[in-house]
Amino acid sequence: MIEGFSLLGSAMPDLSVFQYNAVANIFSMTVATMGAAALFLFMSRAHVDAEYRPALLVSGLVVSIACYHYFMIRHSWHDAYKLAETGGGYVGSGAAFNDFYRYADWILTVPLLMVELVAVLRLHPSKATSLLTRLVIAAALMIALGYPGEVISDPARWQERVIWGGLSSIPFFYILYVLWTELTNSLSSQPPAARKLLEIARLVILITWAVYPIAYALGGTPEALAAKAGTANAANAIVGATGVVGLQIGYAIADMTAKAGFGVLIYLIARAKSTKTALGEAYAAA
Ligand SMILES: *C/C=C(C)/C=C/C=C(C)/C=C/C1=C(C)CCCC1(C)C
Repeated sequence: MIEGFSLLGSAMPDLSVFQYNAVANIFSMTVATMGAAALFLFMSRAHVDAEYRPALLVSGLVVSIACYHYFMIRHSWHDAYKLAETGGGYVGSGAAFNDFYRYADWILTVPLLMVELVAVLRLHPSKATSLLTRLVIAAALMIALGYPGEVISDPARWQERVIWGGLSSIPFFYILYVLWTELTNSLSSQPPAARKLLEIARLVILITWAVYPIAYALGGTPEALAAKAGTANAANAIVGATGVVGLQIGYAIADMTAKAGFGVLIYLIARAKSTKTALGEAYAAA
């Protein structure tokens, strides 16, 4: 199991100019989105009541952490490729693409996403503590169990990747179940203006989180792994490169929605629940 287990990523498949740029551009866009969301969330704290400011602070931290990591991922992608001398595509430079940044990001940000959500719900303290403990532990387990599978690049070991993905899916479904039932239960105790937004937040989590295991599966087919390891034949390499590109783009879009988009929703919920600030009064009266 240890063999081929690398903290520094692995060899990269040959890419067309379009494929290389698609990934580079989406990474760059993700840095901008996360950075702008961080500014917005930090500066919007003044527009909500004091008890909702911690939720916005944590939301701002989540996108700040992601902004930094995507900046590093963007650099690592740049370093991992060079223009091919012939054929007009990109080939691996020999430097490893660092997959670890993303998992380092998730292990910090996914538990914090749970914190921002529970903070904005403002449940009874004992209830909030129990809910948060369960969600944070499950989130950390989900990411920790996915990582050993993510770094497998030997096509002969694709079954192992499926097993780690399956193990990681246990806490994944547990979180979705707990969130869905708890959010549904809390709806009746929330002000009407916040209810609709919480229903949207519930859907956003369900849909964006589902993208991650799908992207993981795309990048883990035997073809994708063979292309990563540089052992694929020409036809399979094309399928494999598509899988690797699909995985990177899928994760980046899901991260923007699940962090920046979700952060804006948390802000809207906080504002809808605020009664003391001027904006809150206007909102509550509407
Ligand atoms: C901001 C980052 C977020 C919301 C990351 C969420 C990540 C997941 C829901 C990952 C789930 C995975 C599985 C359910 C199985 C395969 C391995 C993972 C880690 C990709």
